[in-house]
Amino acid sequence: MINVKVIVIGILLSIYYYYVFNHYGKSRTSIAPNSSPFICNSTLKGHPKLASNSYLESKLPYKDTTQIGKENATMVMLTRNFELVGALSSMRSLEDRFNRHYKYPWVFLNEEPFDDDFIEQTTLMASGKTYYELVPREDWDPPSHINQTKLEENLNKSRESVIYGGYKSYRNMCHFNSGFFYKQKRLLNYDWYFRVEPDVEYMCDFQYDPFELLRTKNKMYGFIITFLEYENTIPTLWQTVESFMKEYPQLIHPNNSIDFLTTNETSLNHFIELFPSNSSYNLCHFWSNFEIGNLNFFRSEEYNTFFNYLDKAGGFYYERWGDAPVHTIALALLMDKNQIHHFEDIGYYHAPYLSCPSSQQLRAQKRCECKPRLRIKDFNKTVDVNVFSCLPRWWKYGSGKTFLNDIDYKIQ
Ligand SMILES: Nc1nc2c(ncn2[C@@H]2O[C@H](COP(=O)(O)OP(=O)(O)O)[C@@H](O)[C@H]2O)c(=O)[nH]1
Ligand SMILES: [Mg+2]
Repeated sequence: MINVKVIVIGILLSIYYYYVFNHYGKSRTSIAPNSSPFICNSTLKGHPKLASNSYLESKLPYKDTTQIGKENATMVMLTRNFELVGALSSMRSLEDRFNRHYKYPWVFLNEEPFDDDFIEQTTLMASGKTYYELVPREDWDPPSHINQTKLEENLNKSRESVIYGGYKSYRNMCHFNSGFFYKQKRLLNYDWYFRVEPDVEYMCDFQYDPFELLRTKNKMYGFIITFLEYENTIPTLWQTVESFMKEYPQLIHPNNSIDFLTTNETSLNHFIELFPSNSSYNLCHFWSNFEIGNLNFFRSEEYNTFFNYLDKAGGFYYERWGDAPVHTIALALLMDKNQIHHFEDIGYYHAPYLSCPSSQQLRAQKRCECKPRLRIKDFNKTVDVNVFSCLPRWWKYGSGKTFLNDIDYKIQ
């Protein structure tokens, strides 16, 4: 009788342990059949729900972040913790329109440590791997040759009259984006970057890998919007560029696009006088909040000679030089103009401008959503041929206008 009791208890215990082991024990001890560590995913049947008070080993559901895209490339976003909502919004748009099919990684840069909430939420939003990098103070703060009193004086003077003129942090940001982002340790691992900002939107499905397109077409840089800069942010930039050109004529590319920056005919701007400029720079620049580029260009001796020259002149701090005109001028001077690509088919919104492909058929095929953003007439349309757009000038003096079928476009 005792033996029967022992056997029954033994069987019951085995069933109990088998059940417990299979349903709860795995999260601590066992390995899932595909040999990935078991990680709770509260969206799956049989897993503890976040709404319950179940103990969770990990809050992050398991996902396969293995890169699919074949290029040595990464997304990069310089941002701050308080911009999380905008960062997630941009990520969601870019992931849905492009990256979830390729799973390129994301590198987040900040001169302050990212907090847990930022890390957790952006990791969940990304399809690929995510990296969070602290920008060293020496890459962020004004360099030692900058006179702090002169800087403070200019910040006070510019507070009202210059866009972002009163913010030292904005000057650090422009200085960093001009001469330091590509030197960050994590980015040294990559050839290509895709710059993303919080609160932007990509209007169409990409339907191809833009890194691959640039590489295979022998391009080094891609932009979408090109526009006029506010002159009072860069009073002495062009004269500094002119002295650079005199000192380093050997660095100027024989097939450069300097004419894109120095021509003024109003026929390209609806016959309206452009903003008066006190130099021969017409203020055209590529909007750098969207960039897909090759980091090796920025790491080149040519670019760094250019950047160091501008940095010594002090205008990043004694004026409010933006990284957009600095990148653009460098590209126009130092790069073969045929290596610069206008992405006419992606569609992009960064307040206040919207760019969308002009072809209706393309918009439909690429599922573009080009809804008006503001109630102001000119902001409702794509910016490309807006009065103050520089795109027609790029078509004339840059690499011309390319149509999608010229670049063997693959519609899926
Ligand atoms: N970490 C960090 N990022 C900044 C700072 N200021 C601006 N940014 C980032 O730099 C980019 C440009 O700034 P934004 O405010 O969008 O300027 P705008 O596009 O010129 O209006 C965005 O990605 C911002 O998140 C800063 O002080 N620290
Ligand atoms: Mg922005």
